[in-house]
Amino acid sequence: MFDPRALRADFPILERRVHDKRLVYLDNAATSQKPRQVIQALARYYECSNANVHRGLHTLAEEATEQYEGARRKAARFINASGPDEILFTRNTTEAINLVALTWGRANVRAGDEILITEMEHHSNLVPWQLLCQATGARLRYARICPDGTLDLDQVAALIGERTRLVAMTHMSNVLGTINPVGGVARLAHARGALLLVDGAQSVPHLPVDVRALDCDFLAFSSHKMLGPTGVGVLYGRRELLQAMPPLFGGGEMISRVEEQFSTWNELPWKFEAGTPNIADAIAFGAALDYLSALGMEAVREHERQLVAYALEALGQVPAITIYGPPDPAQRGGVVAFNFGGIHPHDVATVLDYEGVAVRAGHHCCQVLMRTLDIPAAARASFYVYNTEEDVDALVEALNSVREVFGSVAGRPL
Ligand code: 7TS
Repeated sequence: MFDPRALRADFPILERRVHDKRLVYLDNAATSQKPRQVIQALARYYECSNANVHRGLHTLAEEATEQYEGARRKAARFINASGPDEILFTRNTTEAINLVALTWGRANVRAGDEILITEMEHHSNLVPWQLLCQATGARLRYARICPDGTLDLDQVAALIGERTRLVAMTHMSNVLGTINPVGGVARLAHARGALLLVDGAQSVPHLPVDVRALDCDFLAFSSHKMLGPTGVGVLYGRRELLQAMPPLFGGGEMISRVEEQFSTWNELPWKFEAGTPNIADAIAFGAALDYLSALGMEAVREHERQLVAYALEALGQVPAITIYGPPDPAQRGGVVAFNFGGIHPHDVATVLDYEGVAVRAGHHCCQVLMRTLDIPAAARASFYVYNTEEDVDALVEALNSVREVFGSVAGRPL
């Protein structure tokens, strides 16, 4: 097990002060901080090997290509894909999901077909399916969540029917923290001839994820939430599916042969990577994968399970707090969304920021979930490898300042 206090030395930003307080960074579900190893990989690439990939015959071009394709191999190993050709680099999770909706979706979904998602989806795993359904006449259906914030699996099973083409589901909710049993859902979907797309934006950075063990058909995730740079995401797809899918963008790199009136496509994965890719950030993402692999994803998960258990206990003692999501830390990741004493979460977050504590507040791109929970917004603390129990204590302490600033709500003392 790694020592989160020792790790902090790798993250230069954690040394800075905010409003003259120690920075307590608890907004990791939005984006994680970057270790020196990743920042240096980015600088090293630009200082030593910068060139375009796949096309030059000179030394720099070969180095850049080798490093870029090396990052793809690391990503394949990280999720146990059967090969690097199943890894497409995109800009982020959102683009990866849209790619499936626009290529596989347009080719395979017809009027009367059904796409099943859940009430806890981030807009990036919801709006692309709305657009696909609007374009094709298919129907978008929702699996409900139970009062404890878990999925009703019996209802999921009942909703997957003859017309279901795809189940698209988050592996871990960015609001409730709920970890969904996607392996079980894959079995239910496949038994009815449907595919499963997993939104791994919150799971791949925080838990061991093995696409072959889960037997999912697509998995999307983002580098920036797992210590890597912004601007790089991954779409994993099963080889046969990717081979059958038409490309999304046309241009350089993605073709095999171009005639005047038609073209043929490059092999996987390049068929889906038109134009010059985000070479530098992909290479630095490879450094982030090395960093996480060295920690071990089992250990990352265990650290966050312990931290979220501590946070649920400590925050649970705060008067007038409402915490969302499953009470059992084994069922949830390192995300704790809450409301406090009827104070608007934006006001809570603003006062916390004065105490150096960075949290996110708002609807967290989950407006459908907010409606189900019957709240307009929530504040959210989210943890990562460098967070400690002291950070949780700082959050609880800073909530006391919120109480002092607001004193009472609707005439009732807080
Ligand atoms: N899916 C989930 C479950 C997410 O939490 C997010 C981002 C995305 C998809 C989209 O990822 P992107 O990299 O394409 O933007 N979630 C959040 C969040 O909770 N706060 O800021 C971004």
